[in-house]
Amino acid sequence: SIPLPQRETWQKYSAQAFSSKEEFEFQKETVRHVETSLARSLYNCDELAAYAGASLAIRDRLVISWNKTQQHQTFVDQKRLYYLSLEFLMGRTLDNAMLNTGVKSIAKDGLGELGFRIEDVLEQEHDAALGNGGLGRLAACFLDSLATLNYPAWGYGLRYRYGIFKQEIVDGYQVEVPDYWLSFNPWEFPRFDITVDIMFYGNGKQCTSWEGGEIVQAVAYDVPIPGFGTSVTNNLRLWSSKAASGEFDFQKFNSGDYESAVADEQRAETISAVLYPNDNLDRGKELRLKQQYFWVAASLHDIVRRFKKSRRPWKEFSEQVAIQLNDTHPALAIVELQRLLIDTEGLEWDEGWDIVTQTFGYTNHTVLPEALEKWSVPLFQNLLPRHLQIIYDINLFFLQSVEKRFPKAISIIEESTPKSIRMAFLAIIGSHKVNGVAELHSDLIQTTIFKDFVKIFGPDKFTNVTNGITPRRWLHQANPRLSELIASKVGGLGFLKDLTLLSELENYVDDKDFKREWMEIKYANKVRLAKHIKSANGVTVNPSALFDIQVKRMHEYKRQQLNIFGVIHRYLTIKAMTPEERKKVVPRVSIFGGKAAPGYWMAKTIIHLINCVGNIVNKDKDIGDLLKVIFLEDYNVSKAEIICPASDISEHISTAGTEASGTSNMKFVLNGGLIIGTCDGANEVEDLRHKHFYGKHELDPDLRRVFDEIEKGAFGPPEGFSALINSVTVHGDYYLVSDDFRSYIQTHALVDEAYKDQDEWAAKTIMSVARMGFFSSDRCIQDYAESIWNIEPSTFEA
Ligand code: HBZ
Repeated sequence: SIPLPQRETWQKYSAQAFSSKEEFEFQKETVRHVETSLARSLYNCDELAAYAGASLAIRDRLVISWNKTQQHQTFVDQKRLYYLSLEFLMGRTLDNAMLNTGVKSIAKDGLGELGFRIEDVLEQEHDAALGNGGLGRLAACFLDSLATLNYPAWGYGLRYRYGIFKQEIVDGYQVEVPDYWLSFNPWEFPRFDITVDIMFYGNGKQCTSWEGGEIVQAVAYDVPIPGFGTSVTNNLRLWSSKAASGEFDFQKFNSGDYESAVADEQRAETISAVLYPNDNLDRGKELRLKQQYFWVAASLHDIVRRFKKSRRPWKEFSEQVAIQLNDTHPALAIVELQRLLIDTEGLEWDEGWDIVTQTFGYTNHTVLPEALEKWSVPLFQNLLPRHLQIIYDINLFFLQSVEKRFPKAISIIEESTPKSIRMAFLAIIGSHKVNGVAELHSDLIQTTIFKDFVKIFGPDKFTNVTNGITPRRWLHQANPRLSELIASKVGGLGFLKDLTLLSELENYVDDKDFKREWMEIKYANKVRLAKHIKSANGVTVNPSALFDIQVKRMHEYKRQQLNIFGVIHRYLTIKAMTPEERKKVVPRVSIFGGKAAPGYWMAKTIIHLINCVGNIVNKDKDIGDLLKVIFLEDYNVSKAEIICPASDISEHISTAGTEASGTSNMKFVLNGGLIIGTCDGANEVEDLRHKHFYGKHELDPDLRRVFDEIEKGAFGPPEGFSALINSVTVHGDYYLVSDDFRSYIQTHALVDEAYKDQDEWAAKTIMSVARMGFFSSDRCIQDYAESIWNIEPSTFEA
């Protein structure tokens, strides 16, 4: 740092923290950036340039708080949390940054006077789509809450060059297009001086005489994470891979072998090139393991380096550092920390292992067997030989400690051919706490997949932390009018930091004016979505119709097929009605959205069926506005911000016991929508499946009628859908679509009836919002902080 005598000069010029809005000359800063950072002028400043200029202006302010926060946190040297997640589904940043720092209205007016509509400027930003679905978005909500609650915390992830693919619908089929999101990204700061060399393959002696391997360099890119209404701005560090310095082979290059010289570089860059687009499916690919180790090793190196600067003894490590594993994707961190402690730092095994187990917490997000990560031992041994030795030792000591009470079933090593490593077991054994993400889910993991570990470690090691969402993005940003209306009744915007204040709304369920405004806002949000549908799909939908929405990753367990079968049933029912009967029908728009993993053929078939049904129904003049079926292309975070405020009902209809928590359910309810969900009944599921195989399985006649219609070709060539129908009729109906079809249809009839009484409907939705307090990610983060991480908030003078 700068020597004492010169500091005064520094301090004289050092930028002031961003405390009051008045001092922020937004227009001046924006124009300056357009002219000097972008080398544009008023003659060629388009919306993209305005976005860039405004972002850089806001960013300048953010950076000051960010630097101060990091300085402060280093100075006070408290315990920090490190959240390791292979996915951070951040969406757009500018709007959120303006709202969190309290300058949105200044920016809106400022841009207006400069000749731009803020909505158009915000539309220029590309989503940061570094995640698949709920798991990645949860990590993003957590970062928002951690900063808002002033917790010293960093996120660590991978800086994918390509995020989740962009989905296009061509002739009703999903087509994947690469998402190159980095062409202009003002929100990241490359730290070319912060690099870590990561070693793969070789002879297994990484730290002593490691030979014959591959070295790849990790470069840090930092992203500021502003809290809402606080100066605290935390850091998200994403690692990018490049060839280690000196790797570029000038010998080859000079001798004309350009291709092979460049090939080494490309191989290194491949590690952080793409996000794997599977959700809830484990594929066991070597490159994925390379990504995991690359990211975990770089992050731990960074964390350990920071700890060592404080010159504390090792036994204080877990008093200074908490590391949370977002699913098993970072479970290698357990092995890597043990390796650093015993191989590099020279600690005894037991000393190291105590530190390791006191440091880590593991969050499970799924019970689906096909999603539980396993690595083939030969593949693992080849890539990470020393880590395999350590895993064998961890396993040996663990099995010895439980003696002969629990044989093979609990071994980290599965005796398959080839043998494989069960990452969830490693994560449990190497952590001090294991949590599920909803009450039901946490009970389920303790009584099924992890039950032996509950017996061994006792129930205290296992806990529940119910998921939550950030009300800043999912209410205040996505639905500003509703946020204002609520604020006017619950004593201002304080509810955005204490969501339990929503309970105050219970006093307004009978307030006529309030209800009218409430429903007007819902209508306006439906109009906004209807406009989007018109421009994206070319279909006109009536905003007064009941909007029924299911948006989430396409997966058989989430049962979009049940929904579309229900829609077909509705269509057939209306078609068979007399004009008199039709007058009583509640008009409905069924809206779907979500990506299928590129290799998930059945999920793609469901997308195709939805589009084919829409194609017939939407053109059917006889049906008119009574039913429309929409598939929204390329569902992502920024689209969710338009979609969630516009639902009357949304669908959360997974097979009982399969969806760990769900979080879009919370977004829809918080925005005044009702939800349809599956009843608990995970225990009955196995019995039902057994019956499908061994008993007689009568298909519901209404579902039969739906299948007949598809098979007759009513929605296009039926061959394309036969696998989907056969999965129910021939292959045992694993997801229990036929078992739930009847009650699903009946529930929708109840929804229609309820919707006819708009006054009562308004009361129901107000009551639901009033009871959403619990589902804030702030409450969730506070739970983690107190019961797992043992960290304290810390703030400073701005
Ligand atoms: O995590 C989801 C759960 O399905 C959902 O119920 C829960 O609310 C949410 C947050 O806890 N899980 C995922 O989104 N999982 C993935 O996206 C995933 C990605 C890569 C994998 C496995 C799962 O290898």
